[in-house]
Amino acid sequence: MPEYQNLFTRVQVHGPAYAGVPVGGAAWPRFGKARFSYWLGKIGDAQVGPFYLGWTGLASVIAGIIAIEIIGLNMWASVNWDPIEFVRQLPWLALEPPAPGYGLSIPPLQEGGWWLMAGFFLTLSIILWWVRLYRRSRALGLGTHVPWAFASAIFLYLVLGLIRPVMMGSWSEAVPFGIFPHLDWTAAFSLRYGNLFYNPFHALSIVFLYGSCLLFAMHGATILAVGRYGGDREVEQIVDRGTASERAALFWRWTMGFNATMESIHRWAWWFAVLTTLTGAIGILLTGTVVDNWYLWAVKHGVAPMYPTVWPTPAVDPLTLPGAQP
Ligand code: 07D
Ligand code: 07D
Repeated sequence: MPEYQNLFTRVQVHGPAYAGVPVGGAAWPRFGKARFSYWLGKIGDAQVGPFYLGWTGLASVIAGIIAIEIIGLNMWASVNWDPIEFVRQLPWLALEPPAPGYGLSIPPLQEGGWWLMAGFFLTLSIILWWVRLYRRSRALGLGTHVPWAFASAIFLYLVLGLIRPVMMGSWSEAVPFGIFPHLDWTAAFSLRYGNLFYNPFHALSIVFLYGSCLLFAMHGATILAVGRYGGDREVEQIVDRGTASERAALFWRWTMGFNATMESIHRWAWWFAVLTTLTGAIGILLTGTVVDNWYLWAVKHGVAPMYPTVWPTPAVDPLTLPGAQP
């Protein structure tokens, strides 16, 4: 008999389409006829729809389209409206923030004004989407864990593009729109502030990012491994003895002496994910505002060694020279 392995095998069982529990107080009806997709059923629930958009959803989508439109048209203009070049060079095209000379003022459209406007609409769109998540959670009688986790990511986004630039007194500190340009910004940011690896909050953020991957792998693998005992259908599993859940717990207690519970594993996952962007945001917030050079900061606190004096006249840190602009 072949071994039952459910890494790729997906059993698709479905009843008639289900519109979901009735919800009072919704401004709009759910729209779209529920249908079934075999291919979506391969990765999730085969039922698609009905949808609920509502005012905040609609406003968010409109603001998002305006932002993408501004970014896309500026990028297209930058290749003289040539459609072929637009597609060919897309990953390298950018909509850059204003130059440092403009500080926090509103620059002409061609010199960063479009960037400011796109940022405004993107932020509006993201915040409206957050409100939608919050209100839909409440309408369904759920906790608000999903919107608060999203809020942590939004906090990092706001620190990168709004809060830190305002604290530094210049829009030029913010991230440009563009696929490779935003990577160039990331690399330049690290170099400008003396190597982000020495920023302990960047390190913490990496701990939680890698930790999230590890936890996700452990949890995903564990549940798939007990799928043959119905572990993915949790209800009675949690309280009964000899079940998939108990075997899953025993596996970890045997292999590492400790096991998470069906509840706690999801708290681990939530906190690791949320802390990735939260500690990251703190790290970015401190950079340039409190700490100007993370390498020198690490030397000062005995974390990194001084560069050894290998030449008769050691290289001078330009920042220590008279007239240096930190
Ligand atoms: C898989 C969920 C789906 C989401 C996707 C992203 C857009 C942008 C816009 C062309 C995991 C959709 C992308 C709507 C299109 C235009 C103008 C989420 C999944 C598929 N980054 N980043 C990417 C953003 C920052 C960094 C990819 C956004 C910081 C590095 C994508 C933001 C820094 C690398 C992208 C943001 C940074 C990337 C894939 C906002 C430090 C990569 C993202 C709003 C944190 C990777 C070419 C992904 C890559 C990559 C989007 C911010 C660093 C384009 C929207 C400023 C080092 N980033 N990023 O799968 O391949 O996320 O880049 O803050 O190596 Mg980035
Ligand atoms: C960006 C949150 C905002 C996103 C939102 C989503 C849409 C799209 C689309 C519907 C990602 C909005 C979505 C608009 C809708 C659709 C389809 C989350 C975001 C709201 N680093 N680094 C991190 C590593 C180096 C640098 C974090 C590793 C170098 C900078 C992470 C390495 C230099 C920043 C991390 C490494 C450098 C970071 C990001 C290794 C470059 C940040 C966490 C092994 C040369 C960011 C404190 C995250 C941060 C950040 C990992 C190296 C620069 C843990 C593993 C030394 C400037 N780095 N990094 O979740 O928080 O981002 O730093 O070398 O700003 Mg780093």
